[in-house]
Amino acid sequence: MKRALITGVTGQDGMYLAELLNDKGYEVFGLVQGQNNPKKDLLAQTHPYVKILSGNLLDLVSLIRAVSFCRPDEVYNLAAVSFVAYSWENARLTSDVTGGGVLNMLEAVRFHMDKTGEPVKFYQASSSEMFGKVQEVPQRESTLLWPRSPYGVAKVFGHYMTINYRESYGMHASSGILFNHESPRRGPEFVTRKVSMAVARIHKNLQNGLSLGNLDAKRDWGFAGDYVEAMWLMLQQPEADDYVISTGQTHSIRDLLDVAFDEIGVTDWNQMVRLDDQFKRPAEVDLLIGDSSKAREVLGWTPKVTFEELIRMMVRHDIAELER
Ligand code: F7E
Repeated sequence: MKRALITGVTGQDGMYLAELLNDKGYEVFGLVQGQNNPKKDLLAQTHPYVKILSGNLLDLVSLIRAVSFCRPDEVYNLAAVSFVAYSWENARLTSDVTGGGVLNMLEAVRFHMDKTGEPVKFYQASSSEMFGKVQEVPQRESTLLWPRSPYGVAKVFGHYMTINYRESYGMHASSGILFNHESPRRGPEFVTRKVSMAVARIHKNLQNGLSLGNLDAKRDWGFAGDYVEAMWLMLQQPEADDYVISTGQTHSIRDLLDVAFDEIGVTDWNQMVRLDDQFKRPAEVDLLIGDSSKAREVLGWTPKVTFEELIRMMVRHDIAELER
């Protein structure tokens, strides 16, 4: 039985990945931070097979203890301060957790391997936010990184640190450059879920509109359930490497609104959407579109859920939640 340790196991990706690994027969360990964290109880209910370990990416000793306790074959480092807008207000915390935390996790794994001689494969959750002010369209593994937020800068640090540990110590450390990926489990602060929840409430006459920031930004949105499969595939390769994971399609926030409102039969949403500067960012990433041909060729990975299916799935889920 293979063993896997997931940091960030209570997040959207952590939950999908835990399910995938459990289905594949892994013993799944999840790192959860904080005292009396309510997400821990929730996870224990929905994913009872996950063995929860206490630890924090800022606390190297806690990571060393977690790794030496579960002796994982694979470590998936998904934990991060992940909301881009928040990262301007909490730039130091974001740098420490989202950037420095990767270094701590790599060190914990290296320490364990040195001590025991047991090989551990490492996955780092890198992000399309690293492309920021894009220097090439579409973005691929070789595209120059130009992050536009403290979050993006922190992710660049973690990305290069992962490559550095691979090159310096021969670690099987891979980095997945994942473009935006969403699901009904997405946090309500992210734009797709903010829209799907609002549209569901509008449909049920519980609210009459929503406020958003920049409607012209474009993102390459895929389904999180598809993307965790790519993470696993990366760690099954004989050689570690970096891969862009994306759909190759880009859509604006306006396109997102078109599909979400269409799901409840509304064709003109203009009266229901207010523009509010508080949701605009000090520096915006205008256009993301990924070229995932390397992942398709080497990993045999393809996304299954389309943008339209994804947004409709999220709206339908949020309507069903309200009805429940
Ligand atoms: O924003 C615009 C906003 O917060 C998407 C994270 O998972 O993906 C995510 O980062 C776009 C931006 O995601 C609102 O300005 C307009 O252009 O859903 P988001 P994100 O910033 O792209 C990457 C790959 C990650 O790695 C991150 O961890 O939507 N937008 N109006 C808005 N965004 C939000 N949140 N709220 C608005 O009202």
